[in-house]
Amino acid sequence: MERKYIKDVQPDEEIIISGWIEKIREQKTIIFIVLKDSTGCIQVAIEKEKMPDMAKAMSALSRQSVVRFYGSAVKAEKVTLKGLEFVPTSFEIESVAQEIPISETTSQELKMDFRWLELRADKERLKFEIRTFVEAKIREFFLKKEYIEIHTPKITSQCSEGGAEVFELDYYGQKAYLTQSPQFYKQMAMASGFDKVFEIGSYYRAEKSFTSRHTAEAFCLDFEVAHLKSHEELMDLEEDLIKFVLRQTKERFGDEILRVFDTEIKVPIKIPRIKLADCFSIFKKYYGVEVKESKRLDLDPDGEKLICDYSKEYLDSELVFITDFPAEARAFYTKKIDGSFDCMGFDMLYRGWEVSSGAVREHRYDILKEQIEEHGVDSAKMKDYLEFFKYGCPPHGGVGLGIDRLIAKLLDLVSIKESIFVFRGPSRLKP
Ligand code: AMO
Repeated sequence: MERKYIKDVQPDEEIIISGWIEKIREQKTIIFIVLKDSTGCIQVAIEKEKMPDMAKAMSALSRQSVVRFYGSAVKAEKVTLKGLEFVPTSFEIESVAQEIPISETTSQELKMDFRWLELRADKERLKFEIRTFVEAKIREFFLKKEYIEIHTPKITSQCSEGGAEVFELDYYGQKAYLTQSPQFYKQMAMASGFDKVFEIGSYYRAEKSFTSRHTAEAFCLDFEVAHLKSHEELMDLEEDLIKFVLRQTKERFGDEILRVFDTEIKVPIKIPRIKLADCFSIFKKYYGVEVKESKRLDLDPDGEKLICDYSKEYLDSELVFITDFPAEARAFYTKKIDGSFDCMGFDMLYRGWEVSSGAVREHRYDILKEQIEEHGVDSAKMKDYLEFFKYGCPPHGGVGLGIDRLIAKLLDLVSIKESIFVFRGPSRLKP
């Protein structure tokens, strides 16, 4: 006998079904069970007189126990679940569940302690089906364009994004770090002549942040391209990617996302590009908000939300690029715009959050070395990184995009925690 997923059960076939007991309803002569597997639910009917041993065992069984039934389904028009009823001839109890320690009203923290139980809900499962799809579409986009997929080391000797928020570890007696970004290795790939690379993987940030958008272990897409001259080219590419992913996801999951998460995916015709300096004029003109001169190096979370509100209301896009940041506010590897204090770095925001940042890089050895010093970093500590630029390296640039954040925004979730399989933060190291 073959095991069938519940979604594939047809009447009058001798099969096996197995899953969790969702509900047990005992009547005088019959016991009804709602059995659930990863594909759906089916009603199982056990007549007490015909199957006394089975009925006795089921009536004593707890919810969420795992059972395997042998038998066949019959048509039962009155049954709302698939119009079918499964009539078992034998059974096996695979696992007896203790009392479930969480419910809908349990605190978020306790639910996270028992994350695997929380994940049994259909809504949770759907999130991860959508995530799988989004990641597959990202990969498809880059493979079609003949990018090479790389997997860079997560244990490193240098910190690419400034050393402050880094997890240190002992590496055979030597100090090492969990990677904050594949940045250096993406750039190494450019010096290796790989031309177009991408990576989908985790990075680690030891920030003591308890915000709804930060995680200590972020799962991200990174890509890097050689022989480009401007950040406009990079934004064109990222815009194509994001529109492709949103369009495909809307086509496949749009209705379900609207029904389950009460949000509609909107694919913009054009993602607007706004210079950072112009954001502050917009805040003043449209919202009467004045930002102090000293706070104009970047957008704070309120600023990110406000510029997204503006983009949505006036430019018909829930996504927006912020460009032309002051060089001093961006990572040392960012290329400066000739004759300006600004650089070729940009962020992309979605529904109020930064979801990606990118830049054209400084690939000229001497200038890069200067920029490292300007940022107050000892260039001797960057010796190994600087080696990449000594032996011929094309101009290049790239982007890092947080997939956890993208999914959280796509599904309009309150916190990034809800988009991650198992979250990691300053006060969370289990399960
Ligand atoms: P950045 O530090 O902005 O840039 O990171 C890129 C993107 O990664 C995601 N991200 C995070 N998501 C959740 N929690 C965190 N703690 C976290 N940290 C980062 C965000 C962010 O936009 N090397 C550059 C990228 C590049 O220029 O290619 C970098 O790491 O969505």
